[in-house]
Amino acid sequence: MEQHRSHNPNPSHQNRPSAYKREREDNGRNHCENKHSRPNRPQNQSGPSRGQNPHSSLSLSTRRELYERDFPVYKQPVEVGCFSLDSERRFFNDGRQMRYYVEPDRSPNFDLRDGYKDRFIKRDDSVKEKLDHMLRWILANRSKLSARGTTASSCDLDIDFVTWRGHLTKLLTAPYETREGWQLAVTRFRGTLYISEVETEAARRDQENRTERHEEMMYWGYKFEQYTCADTVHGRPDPGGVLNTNEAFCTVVQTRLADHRLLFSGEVDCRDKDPNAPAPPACYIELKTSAEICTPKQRSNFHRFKLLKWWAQSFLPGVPRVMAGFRDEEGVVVAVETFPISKISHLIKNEHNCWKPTVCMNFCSDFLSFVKHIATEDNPSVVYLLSWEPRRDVTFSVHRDSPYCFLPHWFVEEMTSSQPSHQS
Ligand code: 0WD
Ligand code: CA
Repeated sequence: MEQHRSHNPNPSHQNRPSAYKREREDNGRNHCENKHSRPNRPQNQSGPSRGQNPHSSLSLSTRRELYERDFPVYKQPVEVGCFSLDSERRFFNDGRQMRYYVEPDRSPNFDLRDGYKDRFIKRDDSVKEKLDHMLRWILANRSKLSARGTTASSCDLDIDFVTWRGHLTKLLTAPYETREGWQLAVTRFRGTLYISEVETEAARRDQENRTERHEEMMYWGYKFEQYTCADTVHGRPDPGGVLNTNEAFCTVVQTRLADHRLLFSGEVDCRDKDPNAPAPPACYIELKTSAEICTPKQRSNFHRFKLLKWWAQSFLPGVPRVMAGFRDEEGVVVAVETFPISKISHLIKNEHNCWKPTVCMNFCSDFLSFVKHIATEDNPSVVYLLSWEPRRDVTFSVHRDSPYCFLPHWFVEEMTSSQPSHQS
């Protein structure tokens, strides 16, 4: 997939504006705990500040102008494994939950409200799983990841960052996000940086105050999957069955963004059932529902906001297409349309002042550099909490043995006590 390769003739690290502002660290080793770096610094301020906290001057801007440079290197993502979560949310180190896409009619009239009241088992989203499923996958597949041969590595897994794809999507879209902030907890452990989201207060409130209509609309996306996916390669969709959102199939991909080696996992809706389809992730299909587009204003909003999220989410793991079901106000799918990810940036070209893929990727790359720079202590019980609100800079605080700790003991112990089988 050509779009994943950088065609930048100049190394992206040269001549770039310094998006993060590092000032003098006279007491560089003294990580003050729970001291927040100061938000809202004027963008053009420079030179050392006189704050008490040596890190009080460290922050990262999300301003778009700072990231409008050449597209960074983004290596074609390679699937290194997959896992499944069953109807009771149990982990399996295999693809048993994979589903197969079945092309609907052009105007399918799927009723997305069907089954909401009587055939819906909803995952308990008060259970915060953090990175646990990915960590289980890592333990089961450690020999695939560990530093090859005898070359000494400061990093056991040969990977700089482990996270969910969804967390990276939030980073890619941050320069354009005006509504929702985020908090990401980061822990450095055996040379690898683990990134796990922390629910913000605002997100928790929004979740508690969801209307019944909103709750039901969240079901519509899953229902569309049930109308278009079969459990077996020659099977048919079963829209009369029970819909259980505990079930998931996740791909695990490895790639590199600039000089950051990434391992992340993302939930995949289904694959092309053609036996001649390309290997994963190129055979995967992302399913989406969206309100039907009736006016130029709606079309413009769709391009500016929705296509940004769709592009970012699928570009990251190398999923080449999104199949969209456009639904009316009553939740009936009136049209379906395929959006090849490689064509999305052309589709939006006519929008004035629209989002740019290069800004998304450069911000993400600089964010990861920022994290490498600040999260220096290799310790599973230390969390660097990076916080961001729209129109602010990214700031951070440091927490030791706190409720933010997210690497479970079973992971830390297994990684510390044993070596992967192929190593001596
Ligand atoms: O517990 C948590 N805080 C999280 C758990 C946060 C983020 C992810 N997860 C886990 C779950 O195990 C889930 O199976 O990640 C998986 C999905 O991760 P992802 O692919 O990195 O997430 P994202 O790209 O945001 O979402 C992909 C799909 C969504 O599809 P749409 O088309 O709506 O974008 O995963 C589903 C949803 O169907 N999804 C989730 N499923 C379970 N738990 C979650 C979630 N928190 N968020 C999205
Ligand atoms: Ca989806």
